[in-house]
Amino acid sequence: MIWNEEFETLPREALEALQLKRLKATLERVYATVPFYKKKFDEVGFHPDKLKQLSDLKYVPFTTKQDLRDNYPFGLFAVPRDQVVRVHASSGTTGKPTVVGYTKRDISTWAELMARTFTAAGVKKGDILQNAYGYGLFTGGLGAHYGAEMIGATVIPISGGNSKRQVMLMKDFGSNAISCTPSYALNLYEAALEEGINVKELPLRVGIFGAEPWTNEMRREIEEKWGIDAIDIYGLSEVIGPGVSFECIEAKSGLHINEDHFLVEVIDPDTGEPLPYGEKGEIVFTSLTKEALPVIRYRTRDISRIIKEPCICGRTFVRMEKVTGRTDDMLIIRGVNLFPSQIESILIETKGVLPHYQIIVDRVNNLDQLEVLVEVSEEFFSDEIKVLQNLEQTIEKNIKDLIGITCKVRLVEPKTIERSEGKAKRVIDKRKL
Ligand code: DLL
Repeated sequence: MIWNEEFETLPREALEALQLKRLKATLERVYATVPFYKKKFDEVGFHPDKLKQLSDLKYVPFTTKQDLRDNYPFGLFAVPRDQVVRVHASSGTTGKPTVVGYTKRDISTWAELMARTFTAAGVKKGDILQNAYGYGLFTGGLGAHYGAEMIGATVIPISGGNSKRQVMLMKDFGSNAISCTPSYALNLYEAALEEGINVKELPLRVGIFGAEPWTNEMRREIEEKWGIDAIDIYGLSEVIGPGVSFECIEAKSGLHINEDHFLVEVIDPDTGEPLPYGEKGEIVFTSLTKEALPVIRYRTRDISRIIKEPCICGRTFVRMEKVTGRTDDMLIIRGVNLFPSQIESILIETKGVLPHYQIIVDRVNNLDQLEVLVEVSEEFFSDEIKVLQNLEQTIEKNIKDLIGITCKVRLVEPKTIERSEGKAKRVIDKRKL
């Protein structure tokens, strides 16, 4: 199902013409209203008049999270403050959060984009959506909320946390869709088991999961455990929140980018040079319709690839491959590059362990040490030491063979790794502490 046939299936030529028109208008507006952008453009001698085709965007400087921090809190807003009807913020690991703002029109655009997202996941009027993304400064809760209301679903604004109550209400209300982070979906599954609920008997049909990286192996695990379809959705606060791109339930293969609102580029993260579609690199977005906080060539640090082959669902928007790593998530262990998702894939394929893990990096005597903590399943846990040691060694060997890194695997008791209500913390890098 498609929410907005007209735009979501626009022929490429018309779509690109619309993008060019909107891009020009956006560049003109930020140049005229945001001193930060005027200064940046002037510094490289770029004027919005120079933009003749979409590819001319490469002459425009990038924007980074640091730029938002430097202009904290409202310095990059392109409208007078009294037109901003909402702010959200993403908490950084250090210091001040990144603040983003929305006009009334931005809020309704966002709702439309989330209506497209839910519709693509098969959610429709009359469905009961348990919205377990966090409400508050995080964009997940309210972002999903407005979109689901727009399509006429019955929204349960439960937010994240309080898992036992959450599964009780899920059963009592008969929720048939849930939105939350994939790690929280696993957390809720455990809560349901503890409450003696047979999840396969629930009417739950589909999960709309995002806000953190998760592998296809993790998707299968969630789908099997819950007996549902698990759909990936992607977004980031600076660009709008959730609603930047979404999977369709027909293909579950790549996330359609709402290209009538966001222009996507892929760049080499080291040189900043644009890469052709199909190559893996850092994803960069330019907003085309946002009023309060337009972003120009915003560097996401997320790594992906653009798939331009048509999709079976009929949408003409290009897709981005599932994001399984960020440039700043990449660990360099004794010179070898490692993404936590690579470890996740191996763990989930291993019988006897649960999909709850943590990666601990340390430096001992100037040498990087990698330790992987993973929970062992109840059946294995009661087994003899030898069996557990073998399991540890098997995982160590698989990591060595597939990634080329020697590490220590430590099996821990079920439920000892901290559970998240939102984004899971997978890596503890003690080298940076
Ligand atoms: O996480 C927005 C969101 C809410 C997306 C709910 C989807 C669902 P931020 O808190 O600003 O915004 O974090 C954005 O999270 O740059 C990615 O690194 C990561 N991320 C978001 N969605 C996905 C996903 C929200 N589906 C950052 N897969 C992004 C992988 C994701 N990473």
